[in-house]
Amino acid sequence: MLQNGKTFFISDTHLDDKRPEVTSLFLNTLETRVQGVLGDIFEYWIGDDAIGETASEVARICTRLSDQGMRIYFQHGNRDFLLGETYAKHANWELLPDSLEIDLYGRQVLLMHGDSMCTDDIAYQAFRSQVRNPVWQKTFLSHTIAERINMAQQARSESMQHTANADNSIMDVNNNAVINAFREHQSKTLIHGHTHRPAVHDLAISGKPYKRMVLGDWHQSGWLIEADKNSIELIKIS
Ligand SMILES: [Mn+2]
Repeated sequence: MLQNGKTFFISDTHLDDKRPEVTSLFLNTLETRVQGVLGDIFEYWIGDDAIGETASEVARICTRLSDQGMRIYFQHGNRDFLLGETYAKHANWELLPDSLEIDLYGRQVLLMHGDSMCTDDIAYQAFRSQVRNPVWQKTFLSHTIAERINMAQQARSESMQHTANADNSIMDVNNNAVINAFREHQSKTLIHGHTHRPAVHDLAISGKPYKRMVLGDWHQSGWLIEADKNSIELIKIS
């Protein structure tokens, strides 16, 4: 993906017109760093034809950064999975597939949002298969913006209820799902977000060392992963 300098990854900023301070921190971070943005950058997304002030401002600034030579790569999260080519073009973002292996300064690294590995949350996985279906998406997007806002609000309140009632442990990634992700790819390092449990986990699979690096969600402070040819590190910023 990138040969020179440094590469930074973030996720779970949950940008929303209601949290301008997080938008400022996000935009200040973009100004100074190259980014791979790994999902849930926006709190919700109901279609590229229905973007709010925050998403417009992000597109405006990303276009300027892109004119200055910065590349921004976006992977979908479980909140902004409907972000499409139209907005990506508008913001000069390159859309990435759900799982992607990249060459990061000579190391192979797997990038994922992380929600697909939360397989203990069966209700969420059922919801995920439904909303990731192109037919479902086409039907959803054919509704008026007002109808989509209502549907998204209803889904949001159901999701909050589910999260409040669910056992905390099912909201984390499942160990076997992590092992499978490594088995299906060549990478020995995985970077993901989603769980809001920032940490670096060293693990052994069949006696070989692997690393799972988890980005955190953004409030007054944010999290990023900084990589260069010498190291990959998880960093808290504010
Ligand atoms: Mn997420």
